[in-house]
Amino acid sequence: MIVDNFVDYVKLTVKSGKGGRGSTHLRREKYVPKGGPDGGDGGDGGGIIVVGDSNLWTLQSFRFKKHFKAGNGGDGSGSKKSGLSGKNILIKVPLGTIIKDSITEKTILEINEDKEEIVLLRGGKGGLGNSHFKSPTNQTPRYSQSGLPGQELQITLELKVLADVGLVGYPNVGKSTLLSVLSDAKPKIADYEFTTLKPNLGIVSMSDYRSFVMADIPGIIEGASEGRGLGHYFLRHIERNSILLYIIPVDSKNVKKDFEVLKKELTKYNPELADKDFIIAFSKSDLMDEELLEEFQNILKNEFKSIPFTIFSSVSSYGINSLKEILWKTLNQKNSYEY
Ligand SMILES: Nc1nc2c(ncn2[C@@H]2O[C@H](COP(=O)(O)OP(=O)(O)OP(=O)(O)O)[C@@H](O)[C@H]2O)c(=O)[nH]1
Ligand SMILES: [Mg+2]
Repeated sequence: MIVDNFVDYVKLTVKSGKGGRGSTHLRREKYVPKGGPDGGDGGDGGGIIVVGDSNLWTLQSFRFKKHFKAGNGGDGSGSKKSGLSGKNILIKVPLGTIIKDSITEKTILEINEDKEEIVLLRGGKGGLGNSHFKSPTNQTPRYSQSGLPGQELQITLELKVLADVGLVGYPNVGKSTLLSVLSDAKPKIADYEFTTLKPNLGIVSMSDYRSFVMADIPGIIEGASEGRGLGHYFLRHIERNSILLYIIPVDSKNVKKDFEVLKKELTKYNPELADKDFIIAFSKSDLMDEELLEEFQNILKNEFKSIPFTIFSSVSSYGINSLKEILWKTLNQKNSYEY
């Protein structure tokens, strides 16, 4: 499956319905001379409810629809008849959506489960009809409450990509190329930095119906956690990936330093990122001949003693299958810890 036009950020205006007015009504029937008050209550306004939907992968549905308004409550009427409740509005969002108040930028809620429902705004309460206000001193009250107003809120929806494997690396190291080779996704690939401006998701299919989701994000550079480059904005996309795949090209001047800088940026952004299981994959192995590659491997064995690494080329396909198998194994080891 390909997730095109990845929309990960959208601003909406939501408004709950106002409560219906309570009725001021006096009972009038043929043989009942002093019927008394029988005004019914106003109905409650409709609320705005957010629902998790595991079939959604993006916030695309909000591209053209940005205003949501729930129904108003109906007014009460005679014979103690209550007004109808206003219609609730259900806003369906993909799992991993965070909703913030656009003005204060505070997080209001987060949806992570399928069918999870959270009330974002309650509708205004309906007003009480005059039948509630009858007292020994006032048998025919001629007042009732008006309904309470609905509330309006400007919200920002943010989607964190929920992928199994998150690609982490400097710009131009071949992250998007790898995703295009492993999945049906068609991310933009070019020989310059920051080709990728938005995250791409792809499903990596393996034999025996095995599959996992991989996320390609814009390149990370030193200082990303402080806002340099694009990394800062996108680091949040890998916060929830189960494992990380660091990509370092074989022609890097200093593989150890590259790895340490990447790891440092992630840790500074969110220390939990550094605790995730990870693998280092050295890309573009086709740039080296066999002899050089062997030498390089020996250096790596020294430099990354206890760290799992592998070498691959998206161009020659060298190491691609074993990379998939290693990722699969690491993902499943991880799951067996959790469950
Ligand atoms: N020789 C060789 N070149 C590769 C390989 N994989 C990618 N490239 C080239 O490296 C350049 C960058 O590739 P991308 O996949 O766009 O790199 P990226 O890491 O996604 O870059 P950003 O999106 O800018 O972070 C392109 O010119 C690719 O053709 C490979 O396995 N071997
Ligand atoms: Mg890219």
